[in-house]
Amino acid sequence: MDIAANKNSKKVALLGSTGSIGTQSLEVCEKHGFEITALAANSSTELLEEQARKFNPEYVCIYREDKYRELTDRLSDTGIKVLCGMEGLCSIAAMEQNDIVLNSVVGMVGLLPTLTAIEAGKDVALANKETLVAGGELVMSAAKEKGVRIYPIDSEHSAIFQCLQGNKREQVSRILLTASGGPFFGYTYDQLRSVTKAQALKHPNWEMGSKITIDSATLMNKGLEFIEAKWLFDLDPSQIEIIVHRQSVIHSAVEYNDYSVIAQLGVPDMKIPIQYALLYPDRLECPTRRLSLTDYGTLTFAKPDIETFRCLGAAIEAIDRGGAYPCLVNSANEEAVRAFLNDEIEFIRIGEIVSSVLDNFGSSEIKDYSDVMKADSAAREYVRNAVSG
Ligand code: MN3
Repeated sequence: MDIAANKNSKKVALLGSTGSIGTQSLEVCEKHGFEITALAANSSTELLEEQARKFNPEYVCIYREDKYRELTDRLSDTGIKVLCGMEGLCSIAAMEQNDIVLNSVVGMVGLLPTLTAIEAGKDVALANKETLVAGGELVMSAAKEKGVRIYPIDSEHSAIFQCLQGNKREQVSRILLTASGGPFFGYTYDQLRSVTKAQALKHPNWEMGSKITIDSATLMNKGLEFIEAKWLFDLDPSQIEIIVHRQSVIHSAVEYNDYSVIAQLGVPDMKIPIQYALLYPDRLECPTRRLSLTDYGTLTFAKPDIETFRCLGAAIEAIDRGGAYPCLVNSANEEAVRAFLNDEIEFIRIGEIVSSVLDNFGSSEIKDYSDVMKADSAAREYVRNAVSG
């Protein structure tokens, strides 16, 4: 380990350690000699055990309580303490010894641990989208009050964050949020009808978990990122333009008042934004490849088709309306994607269901966490009825 890496060493609690972001985060932590205070996973006991033996955290947590016994048995010869459930996630998020909490949990489950980390005054490296989509106002105001920094891990938000460095925030005119367009770019609404699960699970540029891969195919992912960008960077929705950029080389850009546009580029590898969030503001060698622009030759740009990809239109409409709408469309989407992955509905139904939420729910406010939970369960119940009905 070199001296520069040591200087940057941080104590990291990693929530969602067995997922795609989690395993890549561990690679980055290993490269830079970071200490892991705790690891948490949903249900993958075998990989969690392997990670625990390698990184030797003080705590591990398994979210699924029915897996607690198995994990305890697996780690019985170590001194590692085993926790479970939401309570376990939250106690890990709040631990005194953490310098930073990296939250890469999938889904709404991620919101409360983020709020708990902020409450405990811990900086958060955020990969969990639902945290800001469902609880944007709560999370950002709590972070401000506690003086906690939120470092985005998503490649687009990391790009925007990087493009903001050294410039005046109040002189930003717009954000250009790039989108790969997913596997069904250019499809008509009719063509989307015959899309299969296998096709939807195959993303052209990024290796990701199944939930986010489906979200990328419906473009809901970009809708969620649009909402996150609004909260992270304190923007009006009218200041965010989505641009389909098939090669995923430009990860997003910021336009300033003088119409200079500053972009961040790199190979499509999450380890770059993960490392920037953990090492900020330092830039050390990353375990990835160098970008060779001449290998690409051409970079292309197009407008997104929000009529065909209804989820995207619904997410933008939801944040325009505000209140509980972003939370409602997000939870509806989670439930619809689950139904799609369970072969209960066709791909095209995801967009129909998510956009129908806007017509079937009145406006309501989000004042605290319980309001988020209420909207969440209402939206899920709505989708379950739509799926079975
Ligand atoms: Mn992204």
